Amino acid sequence: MTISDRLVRDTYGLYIGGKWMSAVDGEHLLTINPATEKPLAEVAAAQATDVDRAVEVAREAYPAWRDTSPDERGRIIYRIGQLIREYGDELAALESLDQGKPLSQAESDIESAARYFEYYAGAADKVEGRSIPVGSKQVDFTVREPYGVSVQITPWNFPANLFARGVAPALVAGNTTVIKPAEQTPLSTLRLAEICAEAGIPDGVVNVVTGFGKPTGSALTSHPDVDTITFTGSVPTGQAIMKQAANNVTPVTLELGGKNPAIVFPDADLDKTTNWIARAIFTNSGQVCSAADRVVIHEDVHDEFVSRFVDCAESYEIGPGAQDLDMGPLASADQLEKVLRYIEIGHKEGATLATGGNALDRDGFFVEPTVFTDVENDMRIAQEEIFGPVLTVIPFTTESEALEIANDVEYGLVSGIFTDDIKRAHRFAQRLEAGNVYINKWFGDTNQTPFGGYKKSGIGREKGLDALESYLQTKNIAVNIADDDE
Ligand code: TXE
Repeated sequence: MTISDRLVRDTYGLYIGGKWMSAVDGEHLLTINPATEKPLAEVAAAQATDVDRAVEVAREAYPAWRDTSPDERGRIIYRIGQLIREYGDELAALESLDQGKPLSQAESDIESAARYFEYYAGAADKVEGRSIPVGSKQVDFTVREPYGVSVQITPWNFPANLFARGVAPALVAGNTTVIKPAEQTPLSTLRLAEICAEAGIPDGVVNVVTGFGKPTGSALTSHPDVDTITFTGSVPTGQAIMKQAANNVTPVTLELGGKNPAIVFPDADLDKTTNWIARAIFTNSGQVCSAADRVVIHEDVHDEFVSRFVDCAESYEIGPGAQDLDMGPLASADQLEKVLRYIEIGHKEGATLATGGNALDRDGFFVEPTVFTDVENDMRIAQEEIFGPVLTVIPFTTESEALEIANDVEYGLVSGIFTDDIKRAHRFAQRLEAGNVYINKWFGDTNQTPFGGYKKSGIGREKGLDALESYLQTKNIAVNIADDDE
């Protein structure tokens, strides 16, 4: 029996109210193994009527979940984390098959998914309000209350991990949820919904509607009975969701990707820097919103860095996720086409291809680790999110020039600086226009630190206690205590 026989069912329904059900009109989609281009499973494709049903069920389940004592909610949520660990091998293999990433990267995503539930479980009974002094005739205090029904629209690069990143704080705050995973990678989300039920989440508190952006996603984000929306994905879809949400004045939390600069000074340790940046651009085949897409490098170390980096890129072994090599395929045919299109644009813009640039001549959506040098910051390959294993290298001479190049982009998710000069590192940390700054490292690797974007990279923060802000609203209560009642 192969891994896929054991893990993947032939068909999956929608998961609503603790039950599996088909889409009302029987519509379905196929999820594809990106390493073989063969279908893995048939998955229900929800229409607006199915979305209505899921939101209604989440609404009905809300009062009881909201009123479950915080310590009980915390215990159930902690148990989800424990079960994710228990089923870790299965979840990682499923993710690797459906999304394409090497098994060890999927394992690390799942470990982090478990951590989200464990971390937020501890916050369940620590959601506190304030007491505000307003004089002797009134007692004034605030309480923090859930919104109600939280919608989570997730992308295809980290399906299980992003499920946990949004669902754990939403639940801990007392909201119920409807999740729409990306159409390319729905399988781990469906399995996680079952695991939530096994941990003791009541029916209707976690619901999954699978389907395409339209009609499934848009039916959710324009739904009048949805109270808050969390979305991770592209800028155009984020903008469309904001417009839909505006009709109902539904709050949105958006995480919309980046074009993240890694600034390298001559005093940085070049070996370590090369390794950090390789990890930062080639992990998950570059399909990471916080990937280091742009290396902004001092001219004195430019040639040495490029030579080392090209050697490193050429040493990468590529293959199906199950073989657990350095890099897997891209997640979909669309993404492969997009990456190859940008490589073509790089050629046309006059950048120099230092290595890579080709799809692999085999089944699956594989592309070589690719490096462009002689890149000008106003080229499209330096400004637009490619979302693949494509590094652009931009030289600089002075510190102010480096800062200008780093910030001269519409995005502002992540920036990094590699230097041994602590004063310079902090000068940059203050001036970089990004929600996250890494100094001599890359990737957050933690669940407890806030993450989110400046500029077009988004609104609000995920992770850490900051994320609870997206799932709680403040009520102020004023009590008249004057004995003369004036
Ligand atoms: O994204 P979409 P796509 C970037 C990356 C990638 C590009 C396109 O550059 O190449 O986006 O990817 C759902 N209403 N990122 O087209 O459209 C959709 O079904 C409601 C960066 O896949 O943003 C899926 O579940 N929902 C990123 C989710 O939105 C809608 C991660 C993401 O799809 C919808 C992914 C609509 N109108 C892509 N249309 C990151 N920030 O990490 C689509 N969806």
